[in-house]
Amino acid sequence: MDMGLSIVMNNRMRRDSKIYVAGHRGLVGSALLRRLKNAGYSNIVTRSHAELDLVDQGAVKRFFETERPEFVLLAAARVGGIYANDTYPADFVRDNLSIQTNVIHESWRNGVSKLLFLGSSCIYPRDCPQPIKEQYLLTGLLEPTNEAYAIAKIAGIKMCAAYNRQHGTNFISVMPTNLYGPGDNYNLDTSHVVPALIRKAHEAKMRGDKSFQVWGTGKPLREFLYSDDLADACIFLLEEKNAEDIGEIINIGTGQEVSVKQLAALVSEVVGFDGDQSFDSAKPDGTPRKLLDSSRLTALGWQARTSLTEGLSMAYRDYLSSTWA
Ligand code: GFB
Repeated sequence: MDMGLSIVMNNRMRRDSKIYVAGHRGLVGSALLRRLKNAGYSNIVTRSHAELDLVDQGAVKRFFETERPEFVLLAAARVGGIYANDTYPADFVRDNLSIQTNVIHESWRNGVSKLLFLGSSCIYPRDCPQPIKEQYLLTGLLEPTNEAYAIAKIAGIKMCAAYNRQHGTNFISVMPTNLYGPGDNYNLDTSHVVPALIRKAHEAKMRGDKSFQVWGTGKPLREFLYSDDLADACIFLLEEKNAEDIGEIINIGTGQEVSVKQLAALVSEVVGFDGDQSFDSAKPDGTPRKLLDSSRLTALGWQARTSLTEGLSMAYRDYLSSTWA
């Protein structure tokens, strides 16, 4: 068989390909797992944090040498909302650099056919033009509240690109916008805004409060993507595209943005809380706006399906059935 053809064929996922989902208990990893199982992939490898600490270089090396996955979905990361990012920058930069360095390096050493690395829209400069195109990466200063996390993610993107260039690997990096969905983190100190507002609105409703508190001025604009839509985009790219089709990074968003104030009103409606919101301007706003330009992904043939109202209703149902409620 012609070598070029065999490389192309090796890069295609079969239903029995061995696929390692790193971070399968998180918001993104669990959505990826659901999507893979629904599509009939039958040879999926996972490890809980207790079984495999991805920060531990030796443990990751042993895991890859034993399991030899063919495809790797790198959704493991230390993540959190604005407060966690701002309060624990050392943890965010150290853990993420370690996890991604270990997994990317061992993926190359063990001949992984394709790896998907999850970035974030906070990698872009704080004040870049909107909507944000992929080429704006590294054209300006970052948002200070999440600089440590963003620096780690930028290093991961550049590491995938460097391994592709030097070693001929097929590592792709995707940049999702702000995410929410089933299995989210509802801890108010570490969560993102959607799960926080769902919990606050629900608890205010249950207590019969007049209002609940929203951090910041309510003015920042955000774009929210349902985690199952993100997983669908990731599997589409893994199945259909290679690093050479995608370039260094590709944005994944909906193209729709709302203010935090509008979001709080929408969450209240979904939860059935008919009181008000108060705004705590002592808390940070973070980036004023981060709307991704996802036209490159749209041109490749993918679009988000879940509206914000539908997604919030599904997320609220998930919250009600969780141990957090
Ligand atoms: O979701 P969030 O924490 O992430 O906050 P970022 C978004 C906006 O919602 C900010 C406001 O303007 C917050 O001030 N907000 C209002 C709240 N009420 C709340 C609340 O109760 N909890 C939270 N968490 N926010 C993170 C980055 O930034 O986004 C990460 O720090 C990552 O690095 C992630 O990129 C996607 O969009 O501000």
